[in-house]
Amino acid sequence: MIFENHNPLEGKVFQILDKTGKVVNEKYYKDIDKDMLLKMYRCMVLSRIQDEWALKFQRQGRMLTFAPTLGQEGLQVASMAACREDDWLVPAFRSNAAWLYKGLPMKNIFLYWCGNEMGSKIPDHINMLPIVVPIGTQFNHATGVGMSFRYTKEDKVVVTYIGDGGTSEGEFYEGINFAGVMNAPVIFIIQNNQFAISTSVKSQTKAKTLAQKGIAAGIPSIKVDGNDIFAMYFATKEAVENARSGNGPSLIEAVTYRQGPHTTADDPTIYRSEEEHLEGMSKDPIIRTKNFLIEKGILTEKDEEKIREECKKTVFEEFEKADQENITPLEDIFKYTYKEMTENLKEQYEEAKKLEGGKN
Ligand SMILES: Cc1ncc(C[n+]2csc(CCOP(=O)(O)OP(=O)(O)O)c2C)c(N)n1
Repeated sequence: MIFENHNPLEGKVFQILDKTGKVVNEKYYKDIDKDMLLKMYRCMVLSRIQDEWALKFQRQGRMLTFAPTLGQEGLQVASMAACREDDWLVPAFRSNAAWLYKGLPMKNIFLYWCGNEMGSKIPDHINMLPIVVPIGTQFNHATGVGMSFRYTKEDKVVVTYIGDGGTSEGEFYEGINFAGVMNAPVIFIIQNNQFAISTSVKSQTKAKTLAQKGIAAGIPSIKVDGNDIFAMYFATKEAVENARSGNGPSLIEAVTYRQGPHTTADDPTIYRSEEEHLEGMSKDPIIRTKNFLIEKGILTEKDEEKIREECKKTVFEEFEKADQENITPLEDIFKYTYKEMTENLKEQYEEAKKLEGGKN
């Protein structure tokens, strides 16, 4: 019903909590389990603190790069919370809060951004594909995983994310089109954070909404306030239930704001105005959720302080672990391309050994 009542072609945007944390849509408002709310909140804070420190670690030369999720935590935790643990996540590279909610050890995330391949090794009990950097490929991967569940008759669903820029890629259209035709149980989520590096969403497309691209593929599509964990939770839940009962894919455009740089190499002050930035910051999902939780007596300022301290401790511990495990034997870089190293690779390996001063 949520999808049916919020046709993006009629300019509708689904929202339950406004930017101050007040309930503005009683019709769809239902109590979510308090523990789940607190789990979502804690995970948002954890991801936020990890983001803030990752930038500092990178500046200290201890990480290669990082793509902050700053500002986009709400849509990620709420969509993960709407799924079952055995459902699958096919992430985009900017999915930190979703990885954490899904249970990926933070150490792995740090290893990944340190350029260590072990960061891409997903623990067996977590149903998630590794992080991808080529924009859009994850949409076809997600459709493929979804199709496999139709063959095996498993009732699992797949959630995948893409950025607003990614919706201009061929892979985006191929993925949603094929999922529609094959009735694959996939929830496609567009993280519309307004920017693809420095390219604003307005200069990305002539379409009025990104959600309408899903309508063109014939799949239920909706535009949601992506910084509102309630709206994201209930919209995703409806999409998940629809997919699980055999009705195929859905698409959610989650409107959010990338508060930080694109990656550690970017300076957003060059391409966005102070005014635009302040407007985006005023919709912060963490502040909004905090206001709601405090208002309802689910959280106190003291609990919040404790959560922050615990999260900071976790970030430091996990980074320390990653730092200690971040050792890549030189041989590993050459060893796994072919079953046996080719002559060419052997030569390159010998050359690299000399450059490394025989350290490895
Ligand atoms: C196929 C491909 N083309 C170009 C790039 C370089 N690139 C990395 S991120 C990015 C912008 C992505 O923007 P968007 O899809 O909006 O995601 P966001 O960064 O906003 O999360 C580009 C062009 C890439 N990784 N893959």
